[in-house]
Amino acid sequence: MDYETIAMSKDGPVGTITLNRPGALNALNEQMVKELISALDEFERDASLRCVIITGSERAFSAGADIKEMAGMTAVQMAMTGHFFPLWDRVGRFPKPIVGALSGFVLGGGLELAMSCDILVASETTQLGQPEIDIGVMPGGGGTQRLTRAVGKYKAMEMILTGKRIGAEEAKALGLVSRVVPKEAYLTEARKVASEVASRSPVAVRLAKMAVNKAFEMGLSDGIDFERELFYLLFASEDKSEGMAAFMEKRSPQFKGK
Ligand code: DAK
Repeated sequence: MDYETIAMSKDGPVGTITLNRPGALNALNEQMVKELISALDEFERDASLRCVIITGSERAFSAGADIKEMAGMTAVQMAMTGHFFPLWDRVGRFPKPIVGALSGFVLGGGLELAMSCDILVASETTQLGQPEIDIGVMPGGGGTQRLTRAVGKYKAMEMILTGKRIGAEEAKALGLVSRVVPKEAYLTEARKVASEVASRSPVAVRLAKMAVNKAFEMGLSDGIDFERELFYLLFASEDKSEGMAAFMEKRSPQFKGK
């Protein structure tokens, strides 16, 4: 499919979606959201694809939802605008792992999109924030919940109530990004991490991602029970036999996702 607001590429088992509205700092408008969901659908159907990278430009991952598009909307129009709601769910529940490659502005809905990814690699120039309060609203794409779970109540309150941005190193110290690298290296680093994940058993990766995400939804003992069931399930996979045989034969495993 031809896209206008995003670009899609594939390198072996790793697919990349690049947000591409440079004139609007990759603000998420209706077309971009629809194209992003459609690109994810394509990547989900592609059995040879094992890991996805979502990135933007060096200046901006995304400056959030398109304010110019939202400005004239009434409450009812906003509530009835179907395109926004599925996005974060689609990204958050995407079965294959998603690496967010962040640089520059990661704001509002852009940070909410990033927080729906699984591993976040950030350039040292990254600035993250929920500035919705500055335009008289509040986060609406999961920010109050996901940011609070990521950084705790007090930092989340400070960020959400003042709209102030934090830098990459502070985000890393808070556990809001996985790693920080020089700005020349963020995309290479994201590709490296994605390739590492893609070389592991796709079955184990998928179930491990499900189990980690359940930690946000379940209490500890239910979560541990859930983990244990998935763990037993992996003993029925060919990848488990291959992984353990390869270890004992001192060779690299060839995982098939079976
Ligand atoms: N929307 C539309 N255009 C944007 C934009 C945005 N969010 N951010 C930047 N732009 C545009 C600017 O208007 C400008 O366009 P021109 O005027 O040149 O045509 C161009 O990008 C470059 O921006 P600046 O000239 O402002 O560049 P600076 O370097 O001076 O400043 C900035 C960069 C990122 C600090 C600044 O642009 C800024 O503050 N942007 C707004 C950031 C923001 O407030 N983001 C939160 C938006 S609200 C929902 C779920 C979630 C949401 C909504 C609904 N539902 C489930 C229904 C999410 C809401 C949000 O994200």
